Amino acid sequence: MTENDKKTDVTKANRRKFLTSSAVIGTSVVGAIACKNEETTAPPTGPALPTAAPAAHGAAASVEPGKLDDYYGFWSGGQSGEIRILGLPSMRELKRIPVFNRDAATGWGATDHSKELLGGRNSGDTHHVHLSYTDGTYDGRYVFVNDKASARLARVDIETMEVDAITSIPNSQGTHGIFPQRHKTGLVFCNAEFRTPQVNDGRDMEDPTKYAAMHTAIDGETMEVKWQVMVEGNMDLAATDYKGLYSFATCYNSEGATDLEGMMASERDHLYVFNLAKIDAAVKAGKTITVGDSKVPVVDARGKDSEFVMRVPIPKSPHGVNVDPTGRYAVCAGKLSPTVSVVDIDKLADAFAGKIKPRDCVVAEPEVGLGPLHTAYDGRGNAYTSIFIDSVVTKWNIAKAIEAFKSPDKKIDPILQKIDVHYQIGHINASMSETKDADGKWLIALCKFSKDRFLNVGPLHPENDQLIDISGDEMKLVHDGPTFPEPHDAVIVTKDKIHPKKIQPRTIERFKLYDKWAKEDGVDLQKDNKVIRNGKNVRVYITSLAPKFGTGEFKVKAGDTVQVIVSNQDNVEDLSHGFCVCGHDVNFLVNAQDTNSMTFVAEKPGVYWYYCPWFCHALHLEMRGRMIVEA
Ligand code: RUQ
Ligand code: CUA
Repeated sequence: MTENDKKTDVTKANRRKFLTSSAVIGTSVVGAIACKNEETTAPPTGPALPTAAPAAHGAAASVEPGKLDDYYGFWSGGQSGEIRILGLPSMRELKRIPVFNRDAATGWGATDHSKELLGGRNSGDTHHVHLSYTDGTYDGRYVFVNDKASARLARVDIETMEVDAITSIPNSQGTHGIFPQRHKTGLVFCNAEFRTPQVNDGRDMEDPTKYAAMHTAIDGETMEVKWQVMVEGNMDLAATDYKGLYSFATCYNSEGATDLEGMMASERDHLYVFNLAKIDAAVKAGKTITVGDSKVPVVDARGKDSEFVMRVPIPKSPHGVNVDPTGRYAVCAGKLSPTVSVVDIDKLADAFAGKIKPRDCVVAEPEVGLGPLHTAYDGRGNAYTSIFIDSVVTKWNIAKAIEAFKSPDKKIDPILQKIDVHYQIGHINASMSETKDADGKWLIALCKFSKDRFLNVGPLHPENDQLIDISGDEMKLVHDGPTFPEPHDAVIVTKDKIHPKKIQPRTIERFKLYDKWAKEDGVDLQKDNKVIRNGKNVRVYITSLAPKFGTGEFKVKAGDTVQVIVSNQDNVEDLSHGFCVCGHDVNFLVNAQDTNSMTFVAEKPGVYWYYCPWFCHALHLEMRGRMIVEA
């Protein structure tokens, strides 16, 4: 061993110690090695490294090679338009699910099926991912995600981890906060952040007082838009209670302004509370209007509080609204006020009935720091609020905050701890925090800036998703996770809730397409390799079985529109093939037992090799054939 090798070895050993739990360090052998290494390694020169503490509850943030994580993390991908799946606590990225984006690896956005779902768009902006619920906890069926850019809601089927539906939301721009009902897979609520003329066809453009925004309910089972409620203000984040009585939307622009100064003018904006039973009754009774070309029933609830909508005053330009795991409190983060406002959901009925004022539903308003945005929970009565301007997470106790609000003279301090995060945190979430099963193990801080935390990679830096251990009395930062821009939000789900299939089920909706074509052409998808011509449209059916395609060549004519339909006969876990045609922008994935297809024009005569782009076999490179385009 050279001196250098030894150094690397020692560093490695130290790193291990650094990442291993105190419980393991405590055992004699590892402990001895660690101690020895401590003596022989000189501390690094330069600025002191930020240290990460081992987890207090004895489960380390590192997961050994070959070991599985305890949690699935579902991350939105922001302007990348995708969803990402991470394992926690390791923070290993396991998968990316293309949603609103064009993804070259899988062909998403270019395959026939995905193109149809996306309706010709190639981009989107995913902010909020939430899973479907039953009885207040995740039921392992669907993931929902918004597209802020084009007002859409997409659904991912957890069995296949593939988008199975996309719904366009009428009369909406900037669809931002979304939240599903929690008592069952019922409605998913979607907030329009941007007020627009209703109808937006050229009328009322210069008169923003006429602009309005829609709170939209989409059926989580059918993905149909059920109804909309039109309000005068904008709507930012969304939440639901646990009983199916209410949905919520924060409003930061009650002023109805179109510029920054105007939007910040009022000291208080509000939380919209939507009374679902009343809205449902109005829709059933036909006491609705329609707006523009849309047939969706709209309840017009602009202006004043009514049986449909109530406005709970909240200081100042509130952003996040998060309901605690008991279902009792909705916590609204002030953003431009250093406070969070705790709304007692049990009081809302009295406020709707006019027995108390809407503001009387606020039962606590602790000062948590400058720029509070979102709140997560540990299931032990504590809340964790992300504080953007201060770059901290503030841990506070809900009961103490209520006590302090009730009896200001007692000088009760509900703030338990603040921890620095790096830097400018946006969303925050904790393991199972958005369910009644919040388990108080891990907290994730989605920091918008990483600054000096990682190697310089040019003008665009990664973001920094930091993992914080909240299992003990004190929060401890245990991991820095660089992410490609720009995840907004994440939910952390225990692994026993998520059961994807390992082989493609051929019964899902998408297969109706392929079965229809196959029937028309008298083809058995899983057996036949056939070219079916219909004028200038040619369908090419191809099978794949490692390491061969079912056919080594097919012929078409220059100018033909070619649809290649590939069915993978392999029935082995993870034995994916793909289909790529040189020079034609055709490249897509076909998983084990899957079928997938893409359509293109074969413009020029010549020989074009097609090949399998997924490394599937020792003879993967030989897995290819010729498309012969005749003049
Ligand atoms: S937002 S940083 Cu799009 Cu969820 Cu709060
Ligand atoms: Cu099939 Cu590579």
